[in-house]
Amino acid sequence: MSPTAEKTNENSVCEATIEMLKYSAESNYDTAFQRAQKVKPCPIGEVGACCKHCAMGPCRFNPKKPDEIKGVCGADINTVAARNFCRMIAAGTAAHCEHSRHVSHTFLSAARGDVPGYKIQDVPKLLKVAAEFGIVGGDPATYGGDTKDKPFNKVAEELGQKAIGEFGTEKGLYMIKRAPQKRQEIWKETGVTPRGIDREIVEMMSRTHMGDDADYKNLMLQGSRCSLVDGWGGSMIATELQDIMFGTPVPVRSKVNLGVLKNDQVNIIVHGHNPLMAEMVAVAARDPELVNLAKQKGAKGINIAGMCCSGNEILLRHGIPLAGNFLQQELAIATGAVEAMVVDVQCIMPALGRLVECFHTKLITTSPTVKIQGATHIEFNEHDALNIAKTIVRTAVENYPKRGKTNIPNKTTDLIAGFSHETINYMLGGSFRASYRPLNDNIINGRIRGVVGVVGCNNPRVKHDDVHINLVKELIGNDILVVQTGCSAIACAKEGLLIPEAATMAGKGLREVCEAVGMPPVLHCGACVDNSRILVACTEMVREGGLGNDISDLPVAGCAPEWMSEKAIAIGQYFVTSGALVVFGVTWPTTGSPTLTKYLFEEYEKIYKGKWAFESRGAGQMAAMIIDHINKKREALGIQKAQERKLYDMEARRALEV
Ligand code: NFS
Repeated sequence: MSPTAEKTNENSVCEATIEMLKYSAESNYDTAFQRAQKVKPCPIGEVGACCKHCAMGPCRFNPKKPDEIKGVCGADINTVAARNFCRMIAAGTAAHCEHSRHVSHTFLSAARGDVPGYKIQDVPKLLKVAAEFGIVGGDPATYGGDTKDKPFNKVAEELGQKAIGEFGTEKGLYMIKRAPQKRQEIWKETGVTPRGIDREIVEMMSRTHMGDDADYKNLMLQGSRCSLVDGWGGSMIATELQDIMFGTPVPVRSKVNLGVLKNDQVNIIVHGHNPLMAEMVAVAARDPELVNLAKQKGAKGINIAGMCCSGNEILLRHGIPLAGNFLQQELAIATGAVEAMVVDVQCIMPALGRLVECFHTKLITTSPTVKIQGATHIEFNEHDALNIAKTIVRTAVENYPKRGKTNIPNKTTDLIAGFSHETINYMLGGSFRASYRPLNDNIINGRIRGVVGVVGCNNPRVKHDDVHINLVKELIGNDILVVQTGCSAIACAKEGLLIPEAATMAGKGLREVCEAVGMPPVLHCGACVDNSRILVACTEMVREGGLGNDISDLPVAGCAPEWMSEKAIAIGQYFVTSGALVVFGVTWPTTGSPTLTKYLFEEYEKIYKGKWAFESRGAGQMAAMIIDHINKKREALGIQKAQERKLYDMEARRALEV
């Protein structure tokens, strides 16, 4: 049954989304919200109890009788659920690492001066990362290094080569050495220290083949090792090299929601994940010739807006406004005001190819690895990036006269983004004493009780944005500093939580800190690959001292309340393996095997001092679970003063609206 126009406000808490869902239902446009009503999740696949790895099956297990049934090969439910979970980790890791490989190759070409338009911008960061890769001397913990004999483009060239080497190596990853010493020892003892990026992903796929590894614990060991090449490998390399090429983010003000689309301008949405293309489209849109062409066609100018993580990337570095998060991609097209939606990789709904048939909008695919029926393909190539980006922008501009009726919701919210770990360091410590000391001190004195990363996707199986927003409100209300990435950050930005004024919603202690520093209580750190920034921030907190000697000692946690993608599972697994509590909402993909689930939710704590948890009842219960964990960590550190959890009902939340 598809939702009627009246029922759409049960699907989202975002007013622009509700308005567009009503409009789409009336106009008969198909969206993920409607398809989610029609296509119910398979109850066996949902819990990880279906094995389709060979042609003797697929073998389906009865989750109610997990011990009674075996697959044709004899695999039990624990093996099957672990294999399925591990393949999710492998796919998510592969997605981030392919992004990273692409960035690494472009970085090397930029260092050699082979890709006009891309260059080395952040030299201090280049030198710092190069020192960690053993290229220049100096203390990797401090900026600088000995570059007397090497011009910085030579340093960059060597760094590019070494970064590319991380994929094929079998000798271990440079960035792993960033982790706290104690954490590295735990990885060594458990045998999960990764050898190389490609190696771990390939081995994960190989071990989950029919007739290979059948021991769920042994499979999960490789699941952990594979996830580490995402967080401390591919994702971290992508973040660092992107920062060096495009600039390390600093706080920038911008706007979010579908109202950033302009009725009188050519609207181009960049959607996907890799900033290599999005950056160039943003540059091309400022080309005077193309701006003039837009005016000749009757538009006042060219308006670029971001969507999902490509949007986060160009928001952070250029303040380009965001049109919305994952579940708003179809709704943006349904406004009728988008001349082109330009996409690269990941989280792009194939449905867009059919939806654009109802509009003048051109869906433009740009990656040779992502083609969609119904799209126009303009292949992007870094060696001719600006010219291709100009072709893309020209295609959009020439499409403007074909625009028909538009319906842009008049909704935008202000936000501040750009909190790289360098910015957090600088912001809290000041320019002459940049350090994490003030953050640690505020955690120790209890003004800030802990730090929680609220990240991840939207999922139409739950009310859009609802859990993200209410969880974050409850956390900041209880003096917990929230750091965000991905679509979760966009959800909270739309709610007005990413501006300093949102400190009025924070508890007294956090509010004091935010007001003293002038920062929001919710910090937008970037795209999903930038979850690596959160790993670095946690490591810096450990290094600063006073909060134990490992990530697992810190009063921190991670959460993806509305997750849907395999990348989210990979991210969760590397945070757990790094010592954090990670809570997921919506659904949990191993419940078909109570044994494996118990292993991940309970026994993991003994192995990694971090664990998975699942809570689907809502933001209140999720917040309670996280606050309880933070209190326990504070107690173990001897810094806990008795403090009641402040409960936020709807009335209390309304009273706090900014
Ligand atoms: Ni992360 Fe970004 Fe959004 Fe989820 Fe998709 S855009 S990489 S996977 S849906 S947060």
